[in-house]
Amino acid sequence: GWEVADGPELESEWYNFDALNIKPDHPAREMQDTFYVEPKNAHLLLRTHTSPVQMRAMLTRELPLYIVCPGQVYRTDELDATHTPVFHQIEGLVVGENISMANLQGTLQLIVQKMFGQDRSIRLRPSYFPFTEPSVEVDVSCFKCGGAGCNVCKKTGWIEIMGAGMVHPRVLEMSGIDAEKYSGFAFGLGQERVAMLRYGINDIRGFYQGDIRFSQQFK
Ligand code: 2NM
Repeated sequence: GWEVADGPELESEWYNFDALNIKPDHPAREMQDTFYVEPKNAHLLLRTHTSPVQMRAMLTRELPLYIVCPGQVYRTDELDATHTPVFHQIEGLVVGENISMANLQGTLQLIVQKMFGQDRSIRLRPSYFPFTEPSVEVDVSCFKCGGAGCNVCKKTGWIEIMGAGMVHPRVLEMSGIDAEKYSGFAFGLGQERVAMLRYGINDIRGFYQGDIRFSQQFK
């Protein structure tokens, strides 16, 4: 019952930051972190995450909402083995009546099993995002050692793969949804990061260099 939603990569500052409860002084908004597009007074930028797509969906679609938003995003990161200024996310969003943290946990468990195998389990750790409350980091039990501890999981048995949480009531209200009646959960992951973990790729630049041998090794 999930739908795929997409939206513009050239986005307004309001959808990318304000509507998501990211305050004017938040460091992610700085020129050093975000590509702004001139003229300055147009308040346009290259989206730094796919969350503005979800904001647009909350503003325009009927509830209940079950969507995933895959897409390209932009940050002014220096190129290295794990960072590129252009990369991809997938975010998910559910909004409806009686949507709980238990629904989030069950959904995450299923996603992780589909991505990393039936035997995988998840662990949620408390975290912080401006757009969710409570917020969590999601770990998957190590697919190499099964949790015993190895080089992939740095001897912890767990690998961090995504962030998630219950949509902040302020974010619901800003999209015109009654936060007394409705609740929701959201999650987000980096596509390259997950692919790198799953296939043992050690340099993100391989995705963008266009060497056909990079793709052919997965035939
Ligand atoms: C994440 C982690 C936690 C998220 C929240 C929303 C929205 F629009 F509903 F508020 N979209 N995505 C979200 C929440 C994304 O990525 C690490």
